[in-house]
Amino acid sequence: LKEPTLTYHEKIASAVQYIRNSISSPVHTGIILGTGLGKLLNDIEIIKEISYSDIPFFPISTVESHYGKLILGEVDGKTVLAMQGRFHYYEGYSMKEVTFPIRVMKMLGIHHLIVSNAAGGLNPDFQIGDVMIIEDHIDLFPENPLRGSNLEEFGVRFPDMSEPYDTQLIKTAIKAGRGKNIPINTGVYAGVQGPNLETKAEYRYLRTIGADAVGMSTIPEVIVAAHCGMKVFAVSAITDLCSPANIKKISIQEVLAAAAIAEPKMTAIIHEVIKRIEG
Ligand code: 6GU
Repeated sequence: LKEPTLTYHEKIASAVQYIRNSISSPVHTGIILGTGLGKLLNDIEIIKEISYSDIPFFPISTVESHYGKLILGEVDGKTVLAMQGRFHYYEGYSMKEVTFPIRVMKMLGIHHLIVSNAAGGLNPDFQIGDVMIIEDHIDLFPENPLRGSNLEEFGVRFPDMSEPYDTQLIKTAIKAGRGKNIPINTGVYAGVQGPNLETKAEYRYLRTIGADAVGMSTIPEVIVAAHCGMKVFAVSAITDLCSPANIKKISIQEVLAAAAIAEPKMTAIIHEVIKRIEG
């Protein structure tokens, strides 16, 4: 017997149905717990955990299993749905897989998305362990997640991209940083496919075209979130310095140490942003 093949939209709907059946409270905020935000979990009162592998059509994490789950919980009086473990394009996932969870969130009624990542600092004023609020981005990925027939249920064919990062949430975060004496940078994030880091010439190029930081994630998810009208707040942990004057070889140990420096700053800022989100 031949299985009927489901459309992408039907697969999303099927995942949504499964998640709806296992959660009761309405959720308004989604969080992608990237580098620098792992410890936010300590502050979330967990209501329910759902393994990616239990959700129909949800992509499966290639990394350790505890990094492949959705966490429904309460933080700062808000119900949030956090992704522990995200899908990177460089791991081999298609753009449709990388952004599948964002559409699932949208169909669950989530209208705010918080994202974190690790990024290399191109702005010469940045220090290792700094936090950069993403004000804008430059998409250098080789494929767009919206390529192919447009999913009209989610948004228009040619979505506006003049303000993918919510200015109100950015203002809230900057103010929170000032109030808490946390130094906050703002800047432009350039997204590349990776997995290799950049050559010196590429760092010069990225700086020249206007990037303050470079990383291998976030932009696909943000484009899909913007397409369906979600409000996005995104932050980078600056894990290494790659301004043309500053460049040296990077070890994963140094990257993790830098992320640990950024983590408490990032967590404090995110708490203020969550408090600010209505609903
Ligand atoms: Cl793409 N480049 C550098 N230099 N550092 C990074 C990165 C990229 N992604 C995370 N950290």
